[in-house]
Amino acid sequence: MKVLVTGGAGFIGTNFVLRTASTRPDWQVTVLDALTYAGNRANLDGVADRVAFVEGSVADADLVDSLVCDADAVVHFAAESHNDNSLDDPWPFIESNIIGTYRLLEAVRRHRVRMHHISTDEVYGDLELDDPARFTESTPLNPSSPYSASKASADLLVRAWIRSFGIEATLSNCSNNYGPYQHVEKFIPRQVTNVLMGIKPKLYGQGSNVRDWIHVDDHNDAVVTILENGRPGETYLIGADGERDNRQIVALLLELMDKPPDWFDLVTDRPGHDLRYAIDSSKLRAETGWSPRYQDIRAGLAQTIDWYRRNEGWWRAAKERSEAMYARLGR
Ligand code: NAD
Ligand code: TDX
Repeated sequence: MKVLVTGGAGFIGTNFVLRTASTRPDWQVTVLDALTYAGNRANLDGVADRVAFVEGSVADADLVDSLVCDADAVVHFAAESHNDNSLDDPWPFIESNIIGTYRLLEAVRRHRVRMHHISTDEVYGDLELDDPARFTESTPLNPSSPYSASKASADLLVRAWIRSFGIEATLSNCSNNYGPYQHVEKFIPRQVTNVLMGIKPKLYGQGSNVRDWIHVDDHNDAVVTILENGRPGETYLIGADGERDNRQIVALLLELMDKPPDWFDLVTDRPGHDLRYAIDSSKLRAETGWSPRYQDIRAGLAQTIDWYRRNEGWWRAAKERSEAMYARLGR
């Protein structure tokens, strides 16, 4: 199978390409990635002999058409992905996430190619901290930030192209991922690299916001499962029952990194900060038999810390740029 992976030089896409190189050795993979600040071609050096790489944007209609024309399936990860950046400058989110998805959909429609669209639980907005409810596939879309609104827009385009044009597509909405190769602007890598540099972790507000954590390999195994066994036209929520508030995550990191439990700063909150995300992934589990392998977040975080400890050369330059951005935003 010839698979076009968009965004394959970013966090989740890199892990997807590296993992499927061994779990699906018969796939011929081409990565399309714009190499924004979040993309790193060197991530794929270990599979460079087997994976073709094209530098370019999913918003480039001619380029997208020529690549989709030659593929059997598209797995669409490419996006601007950071909420804080979307509050600072929304335009790249509109261009990459909405227009880019539109370009892919038109190419997929023309060439009748299978597509899997990667999305986020953030499209559903947020839940109250004390609400027993979790998101399901029928929760109404109610995004809060320019990032989540751009992802919800893309999801709606995919659904419309399925219904109106009969394209063979599936969608998945996953909760917060952690693991190797995640950009240091994101919560867990920011705190891990802070501690490695002797800087205190930074918790927004009171640190009481809840996220539903999943290891990136579990997310990617679910994506492969949906690509191969999902019902065309369907949406699947992906989650690993990993709800923790941000204070709990920082407490675990501090313990694993031999720092005192109160060694963190509370900083200015994110505007419009979603309170809580929580995923009910029973549809995916019942239909496909998928279940997460990383049941123990402590072990997953220890592995992730170890990766950042061993790969300072990978994150050092990005860390300086990212902290300059946070200093400007006062967070
Ligand atoms: P990331 O920011 O680490 O990587 C994004 C990649 O896309 C980068 O390599 C970047 O260069 C590339 N890219 C950006 N704009 C592009 C464009 N116009 N054309 C081609 N390539 C472009 O993001 P990530 O965390 O790996 O997220 C990947 C996908 O998963 C996104 O669609 C995101 O919405 C979704 N998602 C992420 C999470 C999470 O916790 N990180 C959770 C659920 C869903
Ligand atoms: O320094 C920080 N301190 C802090 O308390 C940072 C960077 C974040 N936070 C908080 C904000 C959130 O409550 O931690 C939580 C996680 O923050 P992010 O890593 O920025 O993730 P989030 O905004 O939840 O979005 C993530 O999950 C859904 C990904 O970035 C998205 O791409 C994905 O769609």
